[in-house]
Amino acid sequence: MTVDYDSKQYLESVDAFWRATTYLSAGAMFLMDNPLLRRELKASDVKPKPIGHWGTIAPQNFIYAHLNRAIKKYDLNMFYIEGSGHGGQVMQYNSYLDGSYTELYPEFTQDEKGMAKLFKHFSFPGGTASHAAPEVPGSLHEGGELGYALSHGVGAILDNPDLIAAVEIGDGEFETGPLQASWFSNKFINPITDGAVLPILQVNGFKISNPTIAARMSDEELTKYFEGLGWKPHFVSAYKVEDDAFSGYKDIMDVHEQMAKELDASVEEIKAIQKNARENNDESIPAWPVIIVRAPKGWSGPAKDLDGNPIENSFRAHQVPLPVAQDDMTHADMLVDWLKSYKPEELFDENGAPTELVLANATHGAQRMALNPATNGGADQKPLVMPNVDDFAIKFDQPGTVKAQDMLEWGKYLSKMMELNPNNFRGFGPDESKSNRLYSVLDNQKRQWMDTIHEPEDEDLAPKGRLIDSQLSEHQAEGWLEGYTLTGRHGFFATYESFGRVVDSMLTQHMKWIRKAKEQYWRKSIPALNFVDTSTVFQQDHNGYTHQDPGLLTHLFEKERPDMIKEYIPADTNQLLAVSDLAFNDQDVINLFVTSKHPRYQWYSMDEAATIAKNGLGYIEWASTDQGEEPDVVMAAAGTEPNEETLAAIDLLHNAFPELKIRFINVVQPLKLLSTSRNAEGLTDEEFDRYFTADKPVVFAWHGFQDMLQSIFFDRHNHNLTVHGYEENGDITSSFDVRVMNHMDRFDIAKTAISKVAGYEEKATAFIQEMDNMLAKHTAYVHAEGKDLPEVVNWKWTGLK
Ligand SMILES: Cc1ncc(C[n+]2csc(CCOP(=O)(O)OP(=O)(O)O)c2C)c(N)n1
Repeated sequence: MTVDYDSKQYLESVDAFWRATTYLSAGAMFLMDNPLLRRELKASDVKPKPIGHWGTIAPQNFIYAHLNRAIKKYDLNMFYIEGSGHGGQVMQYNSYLDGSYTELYPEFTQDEKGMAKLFKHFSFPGGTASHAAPEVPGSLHEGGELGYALSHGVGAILDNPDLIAAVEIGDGEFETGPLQASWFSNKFINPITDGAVLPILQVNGFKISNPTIAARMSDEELTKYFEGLGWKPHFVSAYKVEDDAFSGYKDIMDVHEQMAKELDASVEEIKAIQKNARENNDESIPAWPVIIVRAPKGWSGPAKDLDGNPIENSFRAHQVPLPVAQDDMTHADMLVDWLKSYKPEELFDENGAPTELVLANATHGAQRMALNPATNGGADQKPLVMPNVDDFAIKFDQPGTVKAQDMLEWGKYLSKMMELNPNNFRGFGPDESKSNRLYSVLDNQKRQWMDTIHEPEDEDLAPKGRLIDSQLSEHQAEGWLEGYTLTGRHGFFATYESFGRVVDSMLTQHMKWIRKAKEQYWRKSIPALNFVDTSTVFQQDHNGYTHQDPGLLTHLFEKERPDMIKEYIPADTNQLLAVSDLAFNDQDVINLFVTSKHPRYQWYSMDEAATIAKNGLGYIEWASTDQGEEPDVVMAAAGTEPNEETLAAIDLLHNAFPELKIRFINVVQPLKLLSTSRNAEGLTDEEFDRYFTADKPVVFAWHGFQDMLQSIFFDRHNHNLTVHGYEENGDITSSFDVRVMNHMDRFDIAKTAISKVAGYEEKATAFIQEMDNMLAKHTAYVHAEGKDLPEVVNWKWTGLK
């Protein structure tokens, strides 16, 4: 039977669907029993502490109900992103109505009993979240931290040409920096090879306690705004305006009609854009549609509070709009009147199941947004085809005889990765890929950029490409990568180390997502999120102090979740390749790589690097003099410059004190140093003591802030630790001078080491003086000459006697 989706009769079922989800959404905030109010409401039916958000609900349910209609009418492959994810009821109860919630959670049956359980479960201790959390079918965006709904949507549709992400954006979220930045997504979506996003701006007028800026802009202003950004706006409004003034709300059926019309037009525009682009190979930037829905915050809810202040169409509707709770039933009649206004008797049958009228607008099978495979690890998730790292290894006879730039070499490996995985691997960055030396990624292809290209002023841009780095927004690039991996594909984000901090809370949120998603039996794993910090703290040629911050290491370490957070600090190219080989096909983790881009000596053979990478650390025989014996001092290093400085310090110590028993430990995965009680894959006390001893001095040259290592050593036997790390000192100066400013240089490290060894208190006096002299000489020289001392620049590892 053909359905006339444009008929008044069909729109009545859209309206019923909207009323049903809104009834459930409102009821679930307050009730834990008697969900259909089929008997008198008692205090025991009401939750002790009603929790949740109301203001966003009805406008979002309205949008969702209309998306269902469009999916059915046009047979769309569409999913939903709740930018205002705090309205978690929206996705929960839309999926309950279309049956998908019950399929995944069979105890929540589509009857009165199941509904009572569903209500109690919402925002209740031991129950489910109030947000569009991982336990919510169809969600890939929690929406707790506002700002990157659209970036997530765009990441999801890249390389998914048939997929449409319908992205609801609150008018509060619309004001955030990341969301504003994400409108530029249209400059990067290729209509031939990528899918489409349909942003739906929900202008309900208010945030938590303020009006929104968009709501005070006229349609004309918003039209100019969106047209200026290259989008085509479509307006829908629930407000009646007479003589330029608000004069109440339109008849709801008129609003449905308008929404259906504008949504149809938007879908048809998307289809026409894609058809034209695909048939005519037209890669110009189209004007993608955006829908602006003006409907009041708290729409269809309580109109006024007990003092007569407006709730509907006011900020007061943001959370729970009525003062009703188990121990406060005075105004329970207001709740009952409100819920009954949705006419639940038309929406649910005598058993409590949705009626035919409602179900007429439900989507079925794979068309249900809640079960769209894109939102659950992707329709076709494949592991990466990995390049052979040996093909990219740096070869040398002796450690420290060859120099290479780790990021530059890594670019060759990534280029191969892109060749081997042409449709499911992408790189992202904020305008830094070239600065970060990933030149080789661009040898075989370009950076995806849909706008005009002016060569020779521009370089390496084209409408198709595996790298997208041409927008200077960390939020946008990180959000795209998250959307890409959440939908089952792979990639990396490479950024200056200090500005990785710009999006550190996004990493926190992503980790929370992974954690909760892993608890859902039905959720598939998602590919690792690879976050690359380069242009690091110990060399800032052109910028200086503002560009120095290794704190992301600590930020992620503090989570104490080494099952989901992996930190890799390779010392050279072969170690970078080795950790990539380990990390890139990992799942349900965030991999943080901290890596150098400057020419540096190469130390570890590919075999050695692979073993150290896997174990997380290694005893380096060729740089140790304690073979078979107890060391006098343990020298440890994590990171490129710490390795170089420690090896130079060992060289100084060995020349001055050939009898000194030095042990050198190289650490690549610092979180492996955690005890087994903190990291199941960490070191036992016995293993830890085997590397670091129980009491010998440990001098640790460390890429980050000291407190992280101190915390790692806290529950070990050996507290005889001195960390030489970053001390928040920096400047525009030489790389070695930055190390000196932070006491992470060879002279300071050697000084500490010898002064900690028992029996050298007096013997070391001359050596310590010599180190101090070298430090003074360095400072005078670098300030006079603008370059480092020849004995530093020309230092070479010549091996130990
Ligand atoms: C980055 C961020 N800042 C602040 C908040 C706190 N917050 C939660 S909801 C909200 C207002 C949101 O308004 P809007 O986006 O219009 O959502 P809606 O009106 O649909 O609820 C704020 C400020 C947040 N969740 N995330």
